[in-house]
Amino acid sequence: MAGMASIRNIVILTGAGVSAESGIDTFRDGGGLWERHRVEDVATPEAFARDPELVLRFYDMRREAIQTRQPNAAHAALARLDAAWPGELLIVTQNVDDLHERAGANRVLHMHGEHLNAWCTACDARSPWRGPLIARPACPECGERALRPDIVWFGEMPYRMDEIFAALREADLFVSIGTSGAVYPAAGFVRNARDLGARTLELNLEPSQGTLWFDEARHGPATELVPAWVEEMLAG
Ligand code: BV8
Repeated sequence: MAGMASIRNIVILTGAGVSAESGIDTFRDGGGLWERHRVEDVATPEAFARDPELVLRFYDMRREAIQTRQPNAAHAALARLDAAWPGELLIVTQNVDDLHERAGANRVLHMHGEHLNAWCTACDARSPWRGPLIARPACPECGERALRPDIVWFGEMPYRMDEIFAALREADLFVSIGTSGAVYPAAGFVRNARDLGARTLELNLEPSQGTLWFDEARHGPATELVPAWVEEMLAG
């Protein structure tokens, strides 16, 4: 990608595709999560109010599954970039697994929450949580049996949007990795970045819904594309 030498501040958006090769189901690929569960049945506040046990089991299963998976070469490459990059760098992830952190990345922002936290609807505290929630355990802070997954459901406001837009305003380069571009506001970040003067790059198995908004798009598995791109950036 020409002009990489003038890049100082980078925003990276990742989605389920960056964890696919670690064996974590994506949402919209064949056999993905939404083929087996209707979104409105398991990933909305209304679903949780209507059938809390169904929703809690859905997230208990996924919270347990991610703890049996390992980061892949794409997570490792992004962690290398995070450690070595002298300018600003922010990994905004839509993923709710902890594979970026376990690969060693530090500058990570989970805009859609995290499997390994529980959120108390009584006292609003968020507590690290690795076990199931189906038995409605007590909140570690207030003791109320009012914990829910710390996940941003459809219709809920994603986390830390002000920080994300502050980073996009400073970005010279916006890179989208492993996301279908199906869900907003994340899917619109490429257009925000362009309007704010950043160069834009898509690294994805196949063209995303927003692929035409990117200056450049490379298609293939993340474990091949991401290490190659990181080496390019660190060599630059
Ligand atoms: C909000 C947590 C407002 C849940 C998630 C009509 C038009 C536009 C918008 C809307 C609309 N109606 C409703 C909306 C808003 C809605 C939305 O965008 N809906 C879409 C479906 C139309 N958005 C929201 O509700 C958001 N909130 O808008 O709030 C508001 C305003 C004011 C006040 C209050 C509220 C909240 C959205 C967050 C929902 N939660 N996740 C959970 O995890 O269970 S979304 C979920 O899907 C993921 O988190 C992710 O963010 C999103 C997209 O998934 P991807 O990560 O992209 O995964 P996907 O499977 O789709 O794609 C995988 C990609 O990887 C593919 O492209 C594939 O090719 C690629 N890939 C696969 N393997 C590999 C690979 N790439 C590389 N290598 C590989 N090996």
